[in-house]
Amino acid sequence: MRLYSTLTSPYGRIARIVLEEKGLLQKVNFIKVKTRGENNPYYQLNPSGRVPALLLPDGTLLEDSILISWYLDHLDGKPSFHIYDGEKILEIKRLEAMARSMLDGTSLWWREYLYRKESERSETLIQHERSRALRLADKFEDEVDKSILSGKLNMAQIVLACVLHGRDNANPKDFPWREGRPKLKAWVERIGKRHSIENTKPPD
Ligand SMILES: N[C@@H](CCC(=O)N[C@@H](CS)C(=O)NCC(=O)O)C(=O)O
Repeated sequence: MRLYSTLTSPYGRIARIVLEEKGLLQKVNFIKVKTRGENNPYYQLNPSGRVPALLLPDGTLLEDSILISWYLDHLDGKPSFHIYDGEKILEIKRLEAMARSMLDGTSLWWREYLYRKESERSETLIQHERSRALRLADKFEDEVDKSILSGKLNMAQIVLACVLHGRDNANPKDFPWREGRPKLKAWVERIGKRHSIENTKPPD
């Protein structure tokens, strides 16, 4: 099997964390690709051009970090991060959705800086996503103590880590998510000590 991603994609990082946590690093080859651009050879494999993508031995290509994480977690028949335990499942999915909402927003915001000239940047979009991200950071400050975020690793924790851990150089400018949020700051520092999180930190 092959996992395609960049080293900077937070979505790719979600899949890479699951890969390591499930002990699959020897079974799945990580292929670093370049995204975007005209005539990019990656489009022949994945017409959407997005990462992550997982190529299965029978040639099936899976796109999207939700699907890939689900697949990798279920390969051994013993899912660790997708818990099917009554009330917990809704809580994990609720918090994962909230973290994904923050990830989607900060990614849009970040791309304004990465791919647009200053004159092309939308101040409206930047301010909208900045406010959303800070509101969600407040909400997570209230929630990080709860068992789903402080207990055994799950998809909600993995996605939240990919929004906030090790992205200071990559994160949009003027995103002071640590300020006034000591519990969230401590949570990110704590989860950052896991090998899979530290090991997948985006390069500077
Ligand atoms: N919903 C997708 C989002 C993936 C995504 O947006 N990936 C970005 C990199 S962070 C990408 O591939 N961008 C390349 C492009 O837009 O062509 C997921 O969860 O995997």
